[in-house]
Amino acid sequence: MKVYDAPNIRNVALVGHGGCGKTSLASALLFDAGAANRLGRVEDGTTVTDFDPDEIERKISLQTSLAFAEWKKTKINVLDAPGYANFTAEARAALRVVDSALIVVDAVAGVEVQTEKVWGYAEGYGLARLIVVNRMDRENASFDRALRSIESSFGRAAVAIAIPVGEEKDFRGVVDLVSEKALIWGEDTSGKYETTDIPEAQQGAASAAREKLVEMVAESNEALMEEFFEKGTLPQEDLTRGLREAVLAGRVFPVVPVSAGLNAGVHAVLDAIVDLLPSPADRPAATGTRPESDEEVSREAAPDAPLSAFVFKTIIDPHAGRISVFRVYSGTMKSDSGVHNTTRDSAERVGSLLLLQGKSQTQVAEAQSGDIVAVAKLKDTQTGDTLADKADPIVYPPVVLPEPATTFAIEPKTRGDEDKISTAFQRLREEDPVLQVTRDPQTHEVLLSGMGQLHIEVVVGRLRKRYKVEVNLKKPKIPYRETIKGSAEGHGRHKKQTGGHGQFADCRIRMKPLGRSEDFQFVDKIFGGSIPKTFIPAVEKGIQEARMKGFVAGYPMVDFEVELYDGQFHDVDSSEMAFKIAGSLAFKDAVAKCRPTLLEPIMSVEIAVPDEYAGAVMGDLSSRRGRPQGMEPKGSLQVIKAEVPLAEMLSYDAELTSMTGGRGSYHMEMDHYDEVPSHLQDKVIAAARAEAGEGATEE
Ligand SMILES: Nc1nc2c(ncn2[C@@H]2O[C@H](COP(=O)(O)OP(=O)(O)OP(=O)(O)O)[C@@H](O)[C@H]2O)c(=O)[nH]1
Ligand SMILES: [Mg+2]
Repeated sequence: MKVYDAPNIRNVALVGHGGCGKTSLASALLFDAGAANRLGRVEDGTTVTDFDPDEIERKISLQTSLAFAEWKKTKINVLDAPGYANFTAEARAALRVVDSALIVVDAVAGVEVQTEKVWGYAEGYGLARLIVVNRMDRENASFDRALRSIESSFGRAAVAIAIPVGEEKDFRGVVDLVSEKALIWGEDTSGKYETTDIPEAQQGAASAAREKLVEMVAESNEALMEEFFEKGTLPQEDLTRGLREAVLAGRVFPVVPVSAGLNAGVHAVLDAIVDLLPSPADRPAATGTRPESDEEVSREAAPDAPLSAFVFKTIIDPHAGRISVFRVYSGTMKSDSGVHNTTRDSAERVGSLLLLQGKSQTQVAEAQSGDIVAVAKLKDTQTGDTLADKADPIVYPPVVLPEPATTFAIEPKTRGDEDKISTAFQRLREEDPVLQVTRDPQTHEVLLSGMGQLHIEVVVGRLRKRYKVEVNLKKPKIPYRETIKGSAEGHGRHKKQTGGHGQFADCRIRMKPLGRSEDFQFVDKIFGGSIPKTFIPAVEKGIQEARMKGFVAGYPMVDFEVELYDGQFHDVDSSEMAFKIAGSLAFKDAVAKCRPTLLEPIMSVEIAVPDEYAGAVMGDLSSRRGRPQGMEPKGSLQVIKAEVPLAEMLSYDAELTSMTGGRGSYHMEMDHYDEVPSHLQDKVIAAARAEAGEGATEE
């Protein structure tokens, strides 16, 4: 395979709202550029970039996949990212390593929730942005309306460089506003087109749109502005040059109409990628730090600079094992060479460098700065690591991962599969680091956290298909606790006379509440040996065991003190066991008189929503027993803070999405325990008893 240098590379991520046609567009780009020998279709499961069996089955993208094509002697690396909110982390990681974003917008819906999200990420990374209005052939498609929605979200710097010829089922092609020519595609999807003069019907619209484009470009550059005032327009070559500079500077975001489905308008996108978007050499130097230090270092995209590369993705391939996908930021990475993982300070051996074309791989001798390639079987390297020259090291900052929003409890359908599950998760997490797997120390449940129900379902599917383990998903149990509200004394006496020597122990305790999260204290106040020293630990042990089993509903009892102040023993019949039993009896006796009650976990919740939803979200929180802790604006959003019982937040992810049309996001963490309101306690107790009953019949 050919090796490309930085000026002849374009790294673009296809991002946008779910289902706007990114994968279909990738398919058309690859086909028209000759990198694929057919126009793959999502419906048929034949696209290059949706190759995973789950993607084919669900007809949506679940992860970012890579492909490349050559156009005008330039290598275009295409990163096709998923659009669904559950997989935003994939889109974000892709945007981190490219030089420009190809923002795909649906011609019927215009700008949608995820369009705004990915725009924000692209802006954050300082990327050039090309906006593609796709699905122009759909019923109710309107380029003008889509463009207005783009302008209203992203400002007037978003400006058309082409307008459609025909719309909906009559969409045939585009007028290129720079060359003032029309490109007309045939009815088939071969991608063949004719170049013609601007059709009559489009002349008015084309000249108005061109004027707007010329003005925007002139505004971005003083010399062009002067020329524009002098001549009233810009000559074509100045417009082309000025447009490219403006796009690179982020002052203009060109917009083009296409239909990926009809394969019409796609050549214009390929041209725009090569002619208008930055190469790695056009981008500012990449910055990182020296290992284990704050000292900043930067790297130019030059082939002879010290090597540096950033791993942004890991694939676990059933045959090749672990494949690390990375962008070379500086220097040249060669096949069969040694590199240093500067994040983990470990030496790695690089075998054959691979170019990824969807699921297929081709070897390449070397990759120059700016290129995106992969390598199999690195031993320690994970997503987020830097590979670099050991003699002149750099560490790039890791990708930012979102906090998981949804948690389910999982249990294997077959007992004994626990070990299999834990190895499977280790692998799955390499590919999908957003996933979190924890074990609740109190309920002992294995908790699986992800970005939403769809994400979790996909993971469960992978567990089944790849690792052959079936699991059930359940709402996680709430780790309730118990405590006491009053003080009392308790007496425990264990006495049994059975044949030979009997059992005898007697103890008296005082019990009183402690502050929240002080757990448990045992105080020995025995004077004069009413219980011998050797048996006192047994009393404590009996109480410990009893408190872990609870009194009200079987949850551990916390935040109280027990003082052991008196007792009796028998020279022959007393034993540790007898005192343990007496301790637990004394505990039960005392608790019953101490007004025992239930505690529940209270979460500290932060919810970010657009202004117009703040009222509804606040109202909803109060119906969830939430206590508002304040609200503050952050950009165009309101961040609402509240304390809410965990029991009321179990399916908040889905409910917030439906309340805000997907525009809200939230984060929560455990804050403290608080008493369950008395009118709700009976329900919790009944549920706990029912479950304990079930457990008993099972065994
Ligand atoms: N009519 C029409 N349908 C299209 C066009 N492009 C894509 N589609 C259809 O739109 C649906 C979604 O297309 P995808 O390419 O999977 O969209 P996507 O943006 O990759 O979706 P995600 O990756 O899941 O976010 C599929 O049914 C496509 O066939 C188009 O230009 N015209
Ligand atoms: Mg897709």
